This record gives sequence, structure tokens and C-alpha cells, in this order.
Amino acid sequence: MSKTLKVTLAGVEFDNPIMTASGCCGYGEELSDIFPLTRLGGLVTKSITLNPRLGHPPPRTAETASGMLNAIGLANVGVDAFIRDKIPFLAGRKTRIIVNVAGGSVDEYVEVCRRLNDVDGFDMIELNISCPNVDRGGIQFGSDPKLTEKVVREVKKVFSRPLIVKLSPSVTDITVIAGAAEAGGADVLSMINSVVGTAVDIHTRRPRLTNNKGGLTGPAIKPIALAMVAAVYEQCRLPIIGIGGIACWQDVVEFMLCGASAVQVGTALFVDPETPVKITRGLKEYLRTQKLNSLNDLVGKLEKY
Ligand code: RRO
Repeated sequence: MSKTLKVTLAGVEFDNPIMTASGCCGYGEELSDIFPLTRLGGLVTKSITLNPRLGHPPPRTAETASGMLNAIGLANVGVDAFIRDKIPFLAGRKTRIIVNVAGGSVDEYVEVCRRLNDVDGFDMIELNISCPNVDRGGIQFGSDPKLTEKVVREVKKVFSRPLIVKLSPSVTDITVIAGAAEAGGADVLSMINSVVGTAVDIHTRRPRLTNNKGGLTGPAIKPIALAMVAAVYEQCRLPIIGIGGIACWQDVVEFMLCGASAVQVGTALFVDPETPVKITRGLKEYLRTQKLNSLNDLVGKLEKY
């Protein structure tokens, strides 16, 4: 059997398990100047809402030790402009395209997904119930099991392709929210979104973000994400996409051993936008040296004490 990086999630085959994380390459246009997007397993868009949003005023990112904070505030073009101006480019890319959807109410999530259901050119929706940087919606859904189950169930009624639900780490027990998403009909889970944090400019005595706080991402959160993936893998039957500080192929192997079937790379793109290509190369070599035929053989194979 030939060695393969292919993975299948909810019946959709990906050439390799590496996707770009939402918010880290917009709608893919700029990244396609750096390498052909066919090198990716998949691309996840910035979150799309019903209406266009400008987001928070700058500064809305700040570098921190081993990571970064962001409070973009869901800046995006809105679903109609997305369908008109962005989908045509993405549709021709010959990689899996996942549209991340956010909303301030169940009705908004449902309406955005309903409009997207009528459109070809992408493979899945990732439901963002975990944005830490808006007053209404986002994390409010992802921290309440009842709301999680409801929004997932309502979206499944109007969207017929597979649905990924992206979980927040800012909860008491992430396995409860994962169970609620599964009960609502989610096909795949992705985890984790950013961890709430802040940073202070001691000269101005102001927060370094105009939103006063933001979401921490990057290698600083990798241990949190790994522990949460391992916990959800033990409790839940849905496939998991691991997210949180992945910057090299070894990180991917760690996530897979903890139970992830695929991963998303986010903050590392700001350090080196070619990270996904380098990771894929490293994983191929790893399969060869480990005499493994498929990465699937690693999933959940953590040998716990
Ligand atoms: O736009 C943002 O500020 C943002 C979103 Br929607 C999200 O899901 N996670 C994040 O760290 N920032």
C-alpha cells in the first residue's frame, strides 16, 4: 500500500490533514500568491456574518510571549458580498474550502447558512460558536450546552453539506459542549478557538488592544489545546480537527496522538506563510521513517500512564 497523507472527514476526502485556520488568511487570495492552494488539505475562510462588519479599530493585534492576541471583532464582507466576490475565486482552487460562519443570534446563523446552502464552490461550513471578541453571539453560544445544541440543530435543518462546530476553550468542561454539538447533529468538531487574554502598555497605561482584551493564539496555547482534544476524543465519537499553536510537523503528530484526525494552522502563518507546505513535507518523511502507511494510524494512539 502506498503511503498517504489523505484524511477523510464526514465523507469528504482531504489530500492532507493541514488546513489554514479561520481568520489567518482572509479569503485565500493573498496566500495564493505565496504557494498554490492545492498544497493545502483545506482552507478555512474568515468568519462570515449576515451583514458586513468593519470590526474593532486598531490596534487589534498584539504580539505576546510565544503567541499573539487579537481582537478583530469579526471584520468581514458579509454573506452576500462573500458569495458574489469571494466564492468564485475559492471555487476554482482544487482544495477543500470551508466557510466559517458566525452570528449574533440563532436566526443570523441560520440565515447565513441558508444562503450558503444555495451556493456551490465550497465543501463544508465551520460554525463559529466561540468568538471571544464580540458582545453578542460567539462565545455566548459556545459556553452554553443548550444554546450549542439548538444552533447546531437549526443550522442542520437548512444546510445539507457537513457541518464542523468550532469550540471555545473558555468553558468549565469542553466535553459537555462537544456532547451538545454532537447531540445537535454536528459532523465534525474543531478545537480550540483563542483563549481570552490581555496585554498592557505600561507607558500609556492602556490595554494594547482597543477592545481591552482579546484572544490568545500561537504556541502559548498548544498545551491547553492538546489536553482538550485528548479529553474530547475520549468522550465523543465525532472526528476532531485540532487547532492551537501548530507550527511544525511534530506538533501535528502530537495533536493526532491526542485524537485529532486533521489540524488547522493559524498564527504560524504570520511567522512563515509557507508553514503548511513545510509541515506536509515533514509528515511525508515521518511516515517513511516510521514505516507507517497512513496518518490515520496515529489518531488517538496516545499511550497514557
Ligand atoms: O474576529 C475576531 O476577533 C476573532 C474571531 Br471571529 C474568533 O473566532 N476568534 C478570535 O480569536 N478572533
